[in-house]
Amino acid sequence: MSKKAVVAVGALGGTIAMSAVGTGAVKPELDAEDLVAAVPELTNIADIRAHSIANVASPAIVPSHVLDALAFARRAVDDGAVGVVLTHGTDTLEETAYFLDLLWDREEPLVVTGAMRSPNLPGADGPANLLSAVVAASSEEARGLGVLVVLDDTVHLARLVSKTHSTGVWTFRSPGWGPVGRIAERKLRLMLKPARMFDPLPVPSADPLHIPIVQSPWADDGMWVTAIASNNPRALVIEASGVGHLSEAAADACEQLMKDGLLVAMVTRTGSGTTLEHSYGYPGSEEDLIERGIIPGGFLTGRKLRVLLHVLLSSGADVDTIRNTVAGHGR
Ligand code: DAS
Repeated sequence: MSKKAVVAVGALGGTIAMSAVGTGAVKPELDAEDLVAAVPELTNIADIRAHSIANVASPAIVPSHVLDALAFARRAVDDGAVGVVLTHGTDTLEETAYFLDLLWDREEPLVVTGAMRSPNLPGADGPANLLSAVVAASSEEARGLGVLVVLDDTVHLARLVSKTHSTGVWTFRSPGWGPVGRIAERKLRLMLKPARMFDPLPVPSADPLHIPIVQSPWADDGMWVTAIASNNPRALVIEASGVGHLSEAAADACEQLMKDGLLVAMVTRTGSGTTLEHSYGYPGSEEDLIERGIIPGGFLTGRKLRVLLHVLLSSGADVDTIRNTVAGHGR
């Protein structure tokens, strides 16, 4: 009898692990063993090693959970796993997956999955998502692609994926790009590969950093900029309109913050596409903002840029390194 490859499954919590208690509302209850036991077919794919890292909902996830997950995944690979699956709440799954993607230093696939419907609901998607994630994690073709997000039989790069709908099981999409593969008949059908991979960044400390994300509103008076400064942020991420535009009042207020030493970066608030650099030249345009010192995030979303700044700042990167790294990752 041929020995099956080992895939490690680390559970962090989320709807995939929730059960109804009291009123019928769900909360995290099931551990990694429970999740794996609910999908007997997994044993046809791989020899599964299940481990509970945490059991929390998305809003409770902090950097130490991500570093614990990284340590678990590295250990699993060192012990011979061909790939690793992490289960996670879907609400902040994209940030955790991207955080890990910035640090993952192995060829073995690291796949993050979750569920939109809890196990007690008809049509619960957790078991199918776990199965597909294990298929991807055990696939030779997924090696070297960094961190992948697999739900709804669809395979996304962690660096491109976003949760785009509050309830749909198809919520994970890569706006402006699309998925790189699909799972069908228990196989990974990989269609696309990233043109560029990045060197892993230094592992940061587990300390949380205060980095607000603010979306610039219509008729922006810029008052929020000064309000934010009073809480001593380590950096500020602005979701600016269009290709990176602010009102002149907001631009002036940001310039003052940068003179006071705050790092300010921006992305487009449209949800996909890139910031530009030299297309518009009025006060508050992307050219003006960059000239004043704001770092453009390119194709990164605000959530992704915040994670990248977190990793860079908490490992002590200087402003030039941050500017260059954001330029590379956002291009
Ligand atoms: N929205 C839930 C989920 O899909 C809750 C969470 O993210 O923890 O997992």
